[in-house]
Amino acid sequence: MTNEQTRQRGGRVVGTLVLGLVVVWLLVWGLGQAGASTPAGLSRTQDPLVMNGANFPAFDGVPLTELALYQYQAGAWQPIPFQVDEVDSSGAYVASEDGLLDANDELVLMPGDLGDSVAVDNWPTDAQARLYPRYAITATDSLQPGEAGWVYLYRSTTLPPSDEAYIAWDEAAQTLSGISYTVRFETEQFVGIADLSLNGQVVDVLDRQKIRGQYSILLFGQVISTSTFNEETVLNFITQPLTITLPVVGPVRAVASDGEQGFAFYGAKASLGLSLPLADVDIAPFTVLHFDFVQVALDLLDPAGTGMAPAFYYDSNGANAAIDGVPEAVPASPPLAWSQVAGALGGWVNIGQIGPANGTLTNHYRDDATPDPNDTGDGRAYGEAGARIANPNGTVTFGQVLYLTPAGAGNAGAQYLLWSQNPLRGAAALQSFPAGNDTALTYLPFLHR
Ligand SMILES: [Ca+2]
Ligand SMILES: [Ca+2]
Ligand SMILES: [Ca+2]
Ligand SMILES: [Ca+2]
Repeated sequence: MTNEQTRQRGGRVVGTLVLGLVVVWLLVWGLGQAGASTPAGLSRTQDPLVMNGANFPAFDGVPLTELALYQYQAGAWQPIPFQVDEVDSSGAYVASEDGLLDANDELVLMPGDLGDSVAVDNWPTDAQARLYPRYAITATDSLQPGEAGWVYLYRSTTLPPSDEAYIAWDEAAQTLSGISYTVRFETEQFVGIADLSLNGQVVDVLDRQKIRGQYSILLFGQVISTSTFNEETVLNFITQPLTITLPVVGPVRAVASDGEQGFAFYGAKASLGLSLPLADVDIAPFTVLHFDFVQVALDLLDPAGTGMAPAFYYDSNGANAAIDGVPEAVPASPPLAWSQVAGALGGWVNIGQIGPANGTLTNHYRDDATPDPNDTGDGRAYGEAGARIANPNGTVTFGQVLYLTPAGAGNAGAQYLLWSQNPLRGAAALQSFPAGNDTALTYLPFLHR
């Protein structure tokens, strides 16, 4: 094999791996703002309540199309947005398993849709629902012990569903939207996130997602070539289409997982689990490709131009930096528990756990408006923040939670970290409509002619 062939083969390996890396980093940025209504029972609104089918044994084997989720508030029953995502025996989310509720399928709802607790004889005037038991679901937050909210899971094909949705995915435009956000993924010029707007604003606050990397090819242990790549040049090595597909998109979340790796997007939160093979690769006899470093970051547009000013970068190492293009020192270590961008239009908190696979993990931060002809995008860095792994050799693992934040959130990463570590809890109680206590029973047969 010639040196040129070796370089090309190395490039293809890098292209494939980087595409995997980027898809994950960009997918996790598919964020939405909370679309839930005013919280009825829990003050925390960005985290979903997720419960397994095992919580609802009386509905085991019931067609998912017969499940209805309602809340009671201000003296009336209302349908709320929810979804049941089917999980197969390997733990993967599947677009369609058997269409029936089983133990590992997942019921998902948002706490902003919780309502009041009702008496056991207070049911919707729906004859079919009253034929079956219902589950009273009590949602609680261990961080706010005094709070609780309720929803009720019914079996009925005649209870109308909610037509609200907190997530929308336009695959043709590669755009994910919530009630008040839009994120667009690039498919032509580079790999990654192109645009992000926040909280109902139209303006794009993001320059782009940036990738930097370097790899070397070693023959008999000696470096024979070293190459760099970024989110543009890596396209030379990628033959697959860049178009993203999201297999499961419901009104509450978009989700995918093969049981070990995956992501979930909610109205104002996204979570991610991923492993990426960045071990040295044998690409020819006695010839090894080694990653010197890989770095992924998000670079803002000038906050003074987008309306994000005043904008600040905070992190768990105590950084408190104005994102204004004037450089400041931000510690590259220890690795962060969280980082935050907070601006006049809103921002986000990034909670990451990265296993660098024998490499060295450091934090990347750059804020410098001086034009750099070697940079991509607008050639300047505004609050460019991310992570860098030097000399990985093994399977790099990424665990990440992202929360979109409202304008004026302040330095709030510690609170979001607590939320990410303490999911909402749900308890289900089986209830039946009291026999002989329902005038509806007398006309029930007529409804079923
Ligand atoms: Ca199922
Ligand atoms: Ca942009
Ligand atoms: Ca600055
Ligand atoms: Ca830039």
